[in-house]
Amino acid sequence: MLQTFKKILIANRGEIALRIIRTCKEMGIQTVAVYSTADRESLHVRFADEAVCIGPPSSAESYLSIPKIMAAVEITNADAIHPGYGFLAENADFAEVCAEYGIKFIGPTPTQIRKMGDKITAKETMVKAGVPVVPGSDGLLKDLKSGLKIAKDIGYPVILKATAGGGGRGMRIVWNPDEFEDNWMKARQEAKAAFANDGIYVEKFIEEPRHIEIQIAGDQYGKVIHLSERDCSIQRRHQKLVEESPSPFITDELRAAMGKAAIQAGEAINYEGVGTVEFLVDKHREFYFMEMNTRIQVEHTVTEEVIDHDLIKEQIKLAAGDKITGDNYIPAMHAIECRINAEDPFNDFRPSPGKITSFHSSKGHGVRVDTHVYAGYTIPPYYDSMIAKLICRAQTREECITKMERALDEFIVEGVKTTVPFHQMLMKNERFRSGDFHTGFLNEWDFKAQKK
Ligand code: MV4
Repeated sequence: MLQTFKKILIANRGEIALRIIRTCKEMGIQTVAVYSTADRESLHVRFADEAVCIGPPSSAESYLSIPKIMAAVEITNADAIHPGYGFLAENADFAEVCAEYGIKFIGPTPTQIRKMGDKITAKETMVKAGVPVVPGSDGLLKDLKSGLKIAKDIGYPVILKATAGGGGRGMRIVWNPDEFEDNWMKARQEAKAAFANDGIYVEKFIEEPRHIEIQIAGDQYGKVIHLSERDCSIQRRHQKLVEESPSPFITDELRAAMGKAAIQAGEAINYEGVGTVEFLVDKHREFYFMEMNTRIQVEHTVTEEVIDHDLIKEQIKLAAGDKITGDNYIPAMHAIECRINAEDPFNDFRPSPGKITSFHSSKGHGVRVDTHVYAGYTIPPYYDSMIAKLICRAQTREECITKMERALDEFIVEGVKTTVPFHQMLMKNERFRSGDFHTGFLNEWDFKAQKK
């Protein structure tokens, strides 16, 4: 039997902290929760074997503080850290500090994180690995003149991106040459202010793309497999709201081609652990590497449901040196996830923190709810507003949507506003039901007009 870890410290909060604790329990691994003073009443604190308060509510002084987390590791004698998603999950310096202290960071190496964190380095690495990328500049733009020349050669519209950006931050679309200079200056200023790095590159702007990502897993001996795709095109201002697998847009042929490209991407950096390769897919089903996430993601649950494997368990086993013996995984079922956020969908998705006075989560066959909240819990205003993930699984997409409608109808949260009504309308929307949507869909659809 593989020797795993004795005690894992979870450097996170909310549903993902609880999600990791559950798997550790099943694996016989002790758990340490860390928490800010705003999270004293959180379930991750209650369900962990030990809990250490690491500071005040501000993330910078708690969940993002490397010294505080390393102090908690030291006093509890944990031998590994699971970073979850967000916070320190893609912080190469943190992974490096863990290595210096002899603590296993459950995730890729600092080098692997850095190679994907800088977007132009990532793109260059992908070109060398034979992964399709969006046509654009070879590396950073040197000056205005060469930028204009490249934009003219690839054809407008083009998009300017910050090499230190990602997840939609630091991008500007340019529709014609007259707008290029102004956008270039602004992109540089913004990137300098946001990331202390004003490196900009240019790409052809792909119109109405779908966001389809491939889950991969790599072991420490160079083997990389893919676990099929998730369609994450239903998003608003770069915040995903619904994810599903399989993608309604994909064909077996396209899955094979994208899966192969994602494996090539992982192999190119000797990727270890679970990760996600994001692609833009245009209306002709041409796909292009966008970025790689070197962490477990919120929507990993959708993949878990369709391939019937615990990805956190796989992640821990890979970190402990387990070998991958199986082959790629192809979905056997359909799964959809709706993110239930404490936000008012009728008021620009404004956060709605506060006390949950009544809470009933959906249940029944094929329904999964991952959440850290309960009746009487107060949602603090300091962190992200996701309070639950509602995941449904069925044999077909149609049955899955029907099940989701039923599950949404019995999801009751009182005391705060939630995204449940938004999801109820989406499940009835003809374009969603037919699978005819892309990343711009929520901008085009006036869902508020549907409100009774
Ligand atoms: C693009 C693009 C169109 N063309 N790149 C947004 C997130 C970041 N990872 C890159 N993004 C985009 N890059 C080119 N060349 C359109 C987007 C984009 C997008 C991508 C995925 C999901 C939602 C999106 C919403 C707006 C823009």
